[in-house]
Amino acid sequence: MTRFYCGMVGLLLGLGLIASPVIQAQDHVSLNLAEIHVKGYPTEQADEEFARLVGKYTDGALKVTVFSDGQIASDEKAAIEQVQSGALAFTRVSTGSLGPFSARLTVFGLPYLFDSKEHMWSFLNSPYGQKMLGDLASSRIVGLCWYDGGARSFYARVPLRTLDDLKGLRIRTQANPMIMDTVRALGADPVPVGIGQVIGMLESGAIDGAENNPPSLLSLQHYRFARHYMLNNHMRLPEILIMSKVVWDRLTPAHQAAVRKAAADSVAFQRARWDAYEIEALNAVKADGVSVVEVKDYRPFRYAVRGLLAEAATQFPDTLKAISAARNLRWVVEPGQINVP
Ligand code: BDP
Repeated sequence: MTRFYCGMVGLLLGLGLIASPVIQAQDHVSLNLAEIHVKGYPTEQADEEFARLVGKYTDGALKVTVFSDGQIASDEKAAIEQVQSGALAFTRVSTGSLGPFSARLTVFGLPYLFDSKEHMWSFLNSPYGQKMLGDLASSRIVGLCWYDGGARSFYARVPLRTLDDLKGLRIRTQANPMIMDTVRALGADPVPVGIGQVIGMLESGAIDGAENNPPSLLSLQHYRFARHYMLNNHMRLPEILIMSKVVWDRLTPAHQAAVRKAAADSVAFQRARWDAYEIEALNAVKADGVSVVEVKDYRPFRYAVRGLLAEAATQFPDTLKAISAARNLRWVVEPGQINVP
């Protein structure tokens, strides 16, 4: 009932029909979180941890329920739009899905932007990276925290061993101009469709392949039809937990702080689960007979995308400088504060 009420209020607010009633500290409110991954996937477990912490930090006043497996929206774009209107409180998505909502966030779709997991986290945890969580404000979205999305590589129905093998392949991508340019620069033909359609298109041969991290290759069942995985690690797309600004504005400052703290405190949990499952997933697809080729020399790949990086450096100079500066930094992050050693 409360959930229904909240959804209705969100909808009406989204339509600008009523003024915003503030949720009082003593109210009990149900808020939904949409996730495309199945129950038990590391990021879905982190959503659950976030939900648990919100309950704990608000003494049960805010109850977050996670709807996994695309139950609310099988497409991340649709979930994001519901967050914008206030019909949905939270969703966890890939930054790749946020291309149409923030130009600066498209930089994460650049190839070989980060040298390693450590480099990516040293940037995301830096003041610049934390500030980028606020990039969605003009789209009426509150960025709460970053999660790990690993490194993405190509997989296909046909053998993949070198850069040349990508030539002319129809590769599914997220609908994000930077990601499409990356795939094009690597020689393939990008086919932008929602994640829910990929399995059917792989099965029918409507696409030759896709690109993703080992956890998604396994969990989304793509490995059943794409039996060749080339670990060329072209992209590290962070994931992000976002909240509706419409719903946020209705919370008391104490509840807003509790939501932020719950998100920040769920990150270490997500990263630990992610690291373990990344290895497990790769071993599982290998054990199932998928051919996994590890690219040892990235130079041809980096060479192929050099123009794209040069162009981005003129388009987003400060962001690329900050990413480059994070290369050798080790940030020590405590909840609510960042210390530079
Ligand atoms: C997975 C992300 C998921 C994206 C998906 C995609 O976890 O959020 O929807 O990739 O490629 O790695 O669309």
